[in-house]
Amino acid sequence: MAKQRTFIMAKPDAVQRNLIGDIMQRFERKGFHLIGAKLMNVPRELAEEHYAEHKEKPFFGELVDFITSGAVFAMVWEGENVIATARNMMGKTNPAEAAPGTIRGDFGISMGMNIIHGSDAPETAEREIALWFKDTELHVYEKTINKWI
Ligand code: YYY
Ligand code: MG
Repeated sequence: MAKQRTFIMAKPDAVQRNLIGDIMQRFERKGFHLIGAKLMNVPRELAEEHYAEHKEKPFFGELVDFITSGAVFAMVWEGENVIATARNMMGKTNPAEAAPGTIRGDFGISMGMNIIHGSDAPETAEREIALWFKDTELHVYEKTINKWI
């Protein structure tokens, strides 16, 4: 299976609740490779563009309000099958239905505040990475240990 990249975002509730480290640790321990990360406030236009597929949904306004309500931690992770695996690690969209052991299952409270975003397909991942990160913010580097194991 080919290496993929995915866009992951710790939403404002995760940042407020000091969960950035826990989330990153899960991806690190799983074996994924971090190539981009930044703490940022989200301009309204960026939030609207990111969630453009939900523009007509009744929850769109609240969703954009929430994403722009505080700092988020945006990341790009790389690895084998990382897009689908990250979605499994996140758990179902509604934290009430997300399995224990998943990020949303362990920490999420409500549909609106569900801790984390992750790209849902290769095309989405490509679009979202380009939307959130400049090429110069993505760091391609080799881990020495890759040659040892
Ligand atoms: O990709 P994912 O985040 O798991 O779910 P989406 O269906 O793409 O919805 C994006 C985002 O919108 C979700 O994380 C919470 C919010 N949302 C909502 O507030 N109410 C809904 N009925 C559906 C989604
Ligand atoms: Mg989605």
